[in-house]
Formats: sequence, C-alpha cells, structure tokens
Amino acid sequence: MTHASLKYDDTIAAIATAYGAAGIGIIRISGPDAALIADQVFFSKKGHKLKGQETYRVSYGLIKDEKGQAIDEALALNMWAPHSFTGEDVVELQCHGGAVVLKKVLDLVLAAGARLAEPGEFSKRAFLNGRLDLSQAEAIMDLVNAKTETALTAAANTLQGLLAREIRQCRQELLEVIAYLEADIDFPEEDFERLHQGEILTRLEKTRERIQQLLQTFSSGRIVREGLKTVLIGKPNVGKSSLLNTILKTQRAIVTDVPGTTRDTIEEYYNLGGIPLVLIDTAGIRQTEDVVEKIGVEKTKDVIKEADLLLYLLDSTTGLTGEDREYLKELPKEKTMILANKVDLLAGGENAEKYEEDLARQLRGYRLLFISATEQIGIEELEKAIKDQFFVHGWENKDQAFLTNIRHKRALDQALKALESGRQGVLEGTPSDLVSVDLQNCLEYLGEITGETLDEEIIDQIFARFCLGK
Ligand SMILES: Nc1nc2c(ncn2[C@@H]2O[C@H](COP(=O)(O)OP(=O)(O)OP(=O)(O)O)[C@@H](O)[C@H]2O)c(=O)[nH]1
Ligand SMILES: [Mg+2]
Repeated sequence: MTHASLKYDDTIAAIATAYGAAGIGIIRISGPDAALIADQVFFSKKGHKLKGQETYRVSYGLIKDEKGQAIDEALALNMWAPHSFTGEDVVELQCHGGAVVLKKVLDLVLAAGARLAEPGEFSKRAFLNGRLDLSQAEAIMDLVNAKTETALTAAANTLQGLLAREIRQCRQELLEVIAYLEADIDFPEEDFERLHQGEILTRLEKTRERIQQLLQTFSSGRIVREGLKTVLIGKPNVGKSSLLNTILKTQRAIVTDVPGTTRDTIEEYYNLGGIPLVLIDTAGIRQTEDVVEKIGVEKTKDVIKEADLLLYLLDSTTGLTGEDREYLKELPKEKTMILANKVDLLAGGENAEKYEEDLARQLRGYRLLFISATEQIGIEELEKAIKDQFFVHGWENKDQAFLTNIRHKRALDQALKALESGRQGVLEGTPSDLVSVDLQNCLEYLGEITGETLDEEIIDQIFARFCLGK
C-alpha cells in the first residue's frame, strides 16, 4: 500500500504549544488553504499577503478580528508544500503565549475556514504524504513524552529513521530472495542464474540475526521508555516510605512510626543517571481487617505482578522473621532484591559483622544490601546495583536503533516467526512457492513497523493516541 497519493482537501489548525502562560504560543495551520486562511487573520506591517510569498519567510504583523480590532502582535512563518512538516502548505502564527490569546486566534482561524485538527493529525498527514514513516511518527510522541535524556536519545534515534533504515535493509534482503524464488516458480525450465540453497540460507540467516538483535534491545528499550517499575515492599514500619523519600530527596510520602501509615500506592519518577525509575511505594503485604488497608494490600499484589524490580525491605533490628519468609516465598526470586534497613540501629563491631553474615546465609540466592533509609547508608550502592542489573551498555551509542515500542516489538516477533518457518522450509526442501509465502508474510510484518503494510484503521488508532497539535 502506498499513501503518497493521498491528498487532503481540507485545511486543519490547532494550538501547537503547551497550554498555559508562556513567552510565545504557536497556531499551526496546514492544508491547501493555509495561506488564504492565514491572510484573513494576519496582517503584515509591510502590507504583503502570505499567499505568494517565497517559502520559509517570516512576516511580522498583527492578528485582527472580524471587526479589524487588533488581538495580538505575531510572526507568521510560511512553509509551502512539499517542504514542510506535513508535506502540505503550512503557516505557523507565533503569537504571545497566553491561553486566552491563543484560543481567540485559533477561533479566528477556524472562522476563516480551517477545521480543528484531531489529535495527531499533523503527524498523520506527514506520514501519509511520505514525510515520515510510521516508526518516526510514533517517535515524535515518545520524544514529547520523554522523561529522561536516555529516553530522549532513543526516541530521537528512531525519529532520525535508524529503526526504519534497519527494517528497510531487512526487507530489501528478503525481497531479493523472494524474487529468486518466484523466478524459480514462474520459469522452472529456464536457464538463469539461480541462488543455491546455501546462499538462500545464508541470506535468511543474516536477516534473522538482524531481527534478533533488534528484539534484544527491547527489554532495555521499554525500560528507557516507560521506566523501570520498581516496587518497595515489606512488612509495616520497615521503612519503605522513608526509602522512597530518601531516593527522591523530598518528603513525598508520609512517614510515621505507626504501622500501616501508607495505605495507597504512591508512584513517582526518579532519574537514575539518565534512566527513569518508576518508584512505587506500597501499603506492604500483610493480613488486615481494615477495609481501606485491605484494598491497598490487594493493589500491592497487582503492582508486584507488573514490577520489573522488587525491593523487599527488612528491619535489621528484628532480622528475617517468619512472616518475611512467608512473603518472600510468594515473590519471584529473580526480580527481588533484599534491603536490610535501619542498619544504623545495629550496634557496630564484631556482632554486626556476624549478623550480616548470618543474614546473607539465610538469604542465599538473593541480592542483599544493608542500608539505612533515614541515615542515608548504602543508598549509592543500591543505585549502582540497580544500574548494573538492568542496563546493558550501549545507550551511549548514538547510532544504535532501539526497539522501544510494543507495537514494533509484536510485529518483529511475528516477522521472526514467519522467517523461521521459511528458513525451516528451505532446509527441508519444501517447494519454493510455500517458502515464498512465509517470506512474504515476514515482509508484511516488517512493513507494519514502518507503516508500509498497515490497515488504515490501525493507522488511525495510532495517530489518535497523539496529543492535540502534534
Ligand atoms: N533508625 C532508623 N529509623 C528508620 C529507618 N528507616 C525508617 N525508619 C523509621 O521507621 C518508621 C517507619 O518508617 P516508614 O518509612 O513509615 O515505614 P513504612 O515501611 O513505609 O511503613 P508503612 O507505610 O506503615 O507500611 C519511622 O519512624 C521511620 O523514621 C532507618 O534507616 N533507621
Ligand atoms: Mg509507608
């Protein structure tokens, strides 16, 4: 499916900047009548019209309402098709940033014949006009929502087309193999240069490796995009909320010496050296009769299921209790790290050493750290341990394509399956036409990532998740 031929005959407009008081705010107008519409609300000081201007010109003037009353001073930036973000004629009116002013200017633009853009509609037009592939359009959304620099780099890489380039190369490789197979099917008698089975396998192997490599970047990619879900759990009063506050360096959660202080889960972002942590403080796991607390405890169980990392806190002064053992049994070992908190309360010296050794022995197989949430002992070590466990190196690599989007991951999984089936077919001497079907399926799935082979309906859904003005 090719979208390049699709043309819209209506002109859309929206406020493209964030809501609220700011230095400037931008109204973006895109479509065939962008210039005509802008010319009805924007009047340049020099008296020229935007229609007929050279592309990429900035004009200075006034925005006026129907009665000729000046609303705002503004700059008008015109970018004519096809050299604009959407690939259509675009005028951006840079006004003063107040919400009321922008709303008024937008109303005037709409009254002059533009239609209010749907969320993501500018990006969608850019995609349909071939200015962006789908993975790049989705990266815009990630870029806007990026919570850390690393997330920003990953999104920017996709936006630059690194993922699309990788996918295109895989598709190219497959297309060549398919072309040979098809020729073999259509002209079995004819004498032309055929690809040996070995050569076909080598090529498929190469594509498979590429796809697998991309898939491997996903788990880290998802973490970079959505954050590492880190859940603080443990019995009441062990210091979960205190640890949350210490890591965040604010008094985010209420801390008291009353057990059961935290009743609802609290979620906060924390930037761990460029990597987003979603820190979740919980009501802890315990038997309780209190209704509110009960709901909190139930919620904790749900959160545990979705967590990437569980930080299980113990109170060092009581050590590992029978209750702790019961709870730990319920938790998946591989994603649990145990923090023996309140070490500041332990008497120092030999006893403490022996205590630590004992505990380590009892918790063999777990990652164990000794900390004090309130006295800030062992916090740096904790952060380092998290980084070491979860983050592969290579984030620094600016040219690396990263898979950060679940839709891309699913398509790639399917592509790999189809490719595997085709490769198996070649190995077993399956007829070329059947192998070709598998490879074409693979091609199709790869194309879903960049949007070359995707239903219009799905495309609509993807763009609908964008915010207004994008
Ligand atoms: N000495 C010392 N006291 C601590 C430490 N961490 C927490 N506390 C104290 O332990 C008490 C309980 O702390 P919280 O952070 O509220 O414990 P919690 O696990 O969130 O408790 P619930 O929300 O009730 O489940 C408070 O009085 C804290 O000041 C620590 O490292 N050392
Ligand atoms: Mg608490």
